[in-house]
Amino acid sequence: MKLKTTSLLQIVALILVISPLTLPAQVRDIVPLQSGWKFITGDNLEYAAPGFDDSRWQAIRVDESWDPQGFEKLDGFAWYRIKVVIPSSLKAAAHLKDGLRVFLGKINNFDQSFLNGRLIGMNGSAAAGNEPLDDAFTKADNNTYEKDRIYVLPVDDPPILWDKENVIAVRVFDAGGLGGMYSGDGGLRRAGSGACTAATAACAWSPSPIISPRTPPPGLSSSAAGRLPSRSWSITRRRFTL
Ligand SMILES: [Ca+2]
Repeated sequence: MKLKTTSLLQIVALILVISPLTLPAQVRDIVPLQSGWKFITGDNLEYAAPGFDDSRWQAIRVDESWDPQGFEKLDGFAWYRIKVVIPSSLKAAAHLKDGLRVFLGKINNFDQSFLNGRLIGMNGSAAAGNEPLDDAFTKADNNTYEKDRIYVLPVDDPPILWDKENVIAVRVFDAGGLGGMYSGDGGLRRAGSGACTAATAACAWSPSPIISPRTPPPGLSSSAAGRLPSRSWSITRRRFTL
């Protein structure tokens, strides 16, 4: 009888060990980025630096544009920042050498996005690593506001601080009408398939300069903030009210 009880306990213990309920960190495969964002108007590349003090920035939602959140007439530059712990469970859940997917949803109109001070993508395309941090990204295609921003990083990418606080900063330029992050469905998760390492082209990504708090904004003209693209928006303006 004692032997049977012992066996039963062993079975129960085994079930507990293999149950996902006992391993919440290991089965967690997405970290939402749907709340906790902070916001400031204007433009300063130092905002990308992870050590920048954003304690005086205001909270903002990303499930609708900034216009109905007190910035109805704001066009031009603004920044979003969020601090997030990236659990190594995302890496553990990934296939060997799989990637980390940084999904920021849709952004009206244009973006340059940074992880811990490093440019990881802009306007929906992974950063090639040599993009100038000027305002050229503000002159992209009119339909850019409809594009999901998905930036895939290698899991061995140095800017990712596993199990520590990371800072995602998004430099946004609104060309008119509604502006800002607005789809509210962002999150971090492992990439679905395919090897993605810093040494492969699978990520379509290579390192770019890291911005430190003491680095002066490179290549940013003082007149960049608030300046509209040179093309006329009068005919297509309605498109940006979506
Ligand atoms: Ca717009």
